[in-house]
Order: sequence, then C-alpha cells, then structure tokens
Amino acid sequence: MNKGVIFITGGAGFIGSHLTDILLKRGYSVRVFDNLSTGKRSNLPLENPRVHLIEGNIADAVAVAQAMNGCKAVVHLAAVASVQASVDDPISTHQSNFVGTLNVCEAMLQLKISRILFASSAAVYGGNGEEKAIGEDTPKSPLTPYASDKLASEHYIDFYRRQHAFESAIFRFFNIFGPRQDPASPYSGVISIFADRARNNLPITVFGDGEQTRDFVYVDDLVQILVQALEAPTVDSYPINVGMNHSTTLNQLIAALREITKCSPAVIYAPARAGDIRHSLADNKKLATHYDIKNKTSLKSGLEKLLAHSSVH
Ligand code: NAD
Ligand code: UD2
Repeated sequence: MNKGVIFITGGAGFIGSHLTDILLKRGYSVRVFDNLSTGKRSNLPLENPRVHLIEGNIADAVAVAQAMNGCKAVVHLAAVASVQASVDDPISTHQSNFVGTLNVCEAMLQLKISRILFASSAAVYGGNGEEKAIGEDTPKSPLTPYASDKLASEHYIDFYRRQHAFESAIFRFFNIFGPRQDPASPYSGVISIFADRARNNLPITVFGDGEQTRDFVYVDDLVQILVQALEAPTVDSYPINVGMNHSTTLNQLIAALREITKCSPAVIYAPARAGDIRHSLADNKKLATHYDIKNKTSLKSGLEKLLAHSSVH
C-alpha cells in the first residue's frame, strides 16, 4: 500500500538520498527536485518505480509548484551547503538558500500541503568559541550569508506556520557524516575528507591545532528523526538541534581513523581557517524529548560503516 508521495528538495544529495532510501523501505513514493549542482543521479535508486527525479532549480517558482503538485509533505533540503560559496557569491547562493525556501512555501500554500521539514544549521548560532553545549534559545549570530539565509528561512517558515497553519519542523543540523558525502571539495565535511585521505594513506591537512571540536551525527540517525517528523500526528514547531551532545576533536577523529584503517596518514597542521568555529556541541535535550533514535550510532561505528562503503562517498 503506497503511503503517498513525499517531495524532497535536494533529494539527490548526501542527506536527501539516504532519506529517499528509508522512505522507499517504509512504503512511500519519493519525488526528488534537484538541480544536480552537487547531488548525483547515482545517489538515487532510479530503477525503483516509486522514485521520480525532477531536475530543476528551487529558485524557479513555477518549476517548484509544478513538480510539487500531488505530494503529501515536503522535506526541504536543497541548498548550496558550502559556507565558502555563500561568502564568495552571496547573491547567487541567496537565490537557492532563501528565495528557494520562499518558493517552496508559496507552492505548498497553492497546493494546500501543510507539512514541511526544513534543514537549518548550527551555523545560525555563529561561533561563541565556548565548549559548553548550545541550546536552541542561544542568541543567534549568523556570521555568513549561508547562516543568514538559513535563519531567515526559519523565520519565513514560521510565518507560514502562524499565518497559514503550516505544520513545520525545523531542524538545526550539526555535523552530519556518512556515505555519499562527497570529499571532492576542500569545504566538504571534514569526516568525508579525512576518511578518504586515511583509507588511501594520503596526508591529512588540519586547519589549526586539531583541538577544535565538533558534534558529529551519523546520517542514518538523522534520517530516522526526519521520518518520525513526517509520520508524527503533530510536530513541534520550534527549531530543534540535531546533535549527539558528544564532542570530538579533530585529533581524536584522526586517531580513530588510523585505528580503523590501520593506516598512518601524515598529518600537516596548517593555519586555522578565517572565521572557523572552535567548539560546536549540541544541547540535544529537546531532540531527545520529541524523537527517539533507535540504536544510536557512535562515532567509531559510523566511521566503520563509512569506511566499509566501496567508496567513502
Ligand atoms: P548536498 O550538497 O549533498 O545536498 C544539497 C542538495 O541540494 C544537492 O543535491 C544539490 O544538488 C541540491 N541543490 C542545491 N542548490 C539547488 C537549487 N538551487 N535547486 C535545486 N537543488 C539544489 O548537502 P547535504 O549535506 O546533503 O545538505 C542537505 C541540507 O542539509 C542542506 O540544506 C544543508 O545546508 C543542510 N545541512 C547539512 C549539514 C551537514 O553536515 N551535511 C549541516 C548543516 C546543514
Ligand atoms: C559545518 C558545515 C557548514 C556550516 C557550519 C555551521 C559542512 C561541510 N560544513 O562547518 O556548512 O553548516 O557547520 O557551524 O557541513 N577541517 C580541517 N581540514 C579539512 C577540512 C576541515 O582541519 O580538510 C576543519 C575545519 O577547519 C573545521 C572542522 O574541520 O575546523 C570542521 O569543518 P567542516 O567544514 O566539516 O564543518 P564546519 O563545522 O566547519
């Protein structure tokens, strides 16, 4: 029995393709809207008749509305996920990362679709450099156009919740990792880059002293939460941190990769990146209250799963 069609913007990407996989297993059909700027057809099981990929730009309002017609809910993941790209060309990334969100909301209004899940980011907090866990009520301090577009998108989605009774679930993703996260760019997720280098015994470059910390979340744990938010009778409309409340330094990450791969890649310590955040740790009490991650994936287990994949990404 088909449970209906879920519209995933950015569904050909790293996170979106894993969400597609689990939704298909649960009996949904999936309609992916993606411009394949970083997403890949090869990320999707296009041989499955319940997957439909529509190539298009979320900055194109007409294309979004036409593609979304007939869907029962929306997961809005499409964005230029590179912070650097937003710094280099804020006007262009704004079209994807903010105007795209507005187009998604307007199309939902026209089509009378009320449930939306939105991928925001810990970037909205900026970087206070402290080691303590960041709660959702922490004052927002978006430091880049990317972060500002994410925060603005949150506010607009909340407007549609108040004005048009949208059922909105906003998630502030911390550092997500797993297979299909492409290490190709120097701004790809650090785990995708380090894992790729370690498995090939190539030198790893650390920007800074390697004592910077991140709260890493394995992609399977994230998509469990997204499915629960799609299937819940009601959703909590306030933004929720998606993190494990577990702090890992890059030096600890490298040690774990060496142990798993039995390789000893050289490590080069380069100057820290401008604007780099020293510590990032999620206070995830709200997440734990509303969602239930079965069999949480530890960092070591996530790294083992990642490295067991034929190619890291
Ligand atoms: P990704 O780059 O793999 O996925 C983004 C997808 O959106 C890609 O498939 C890309 O082709 C598509 N896309 C980009 N611009 C588009 C446009 N204008 N029109 C249509 N499609 C477009 O990255 P991801 O890691 O899977 O990120 C998914 C979402 O999660 C993004 O919104 C990102 O900002 C957010 N996020 C990710 C992380 C993380 O750690 N991966 C952290 C915080 C937030
Ligand atoms: C993540 C997101 C970014 C934004 C931000 C919000 C990704 C890829 N980046 O940035 O979009 O949401 O969170 O806080 O999802 N590093 C190295 N060597 C490398 C690569 C990275 O030392 O080859 C360092 C980097 O300088 C940083 C840390 O690793 O200190 C993590 O980098 P990242 O880009 O994976 O993630 P982050 O948190 O900086």
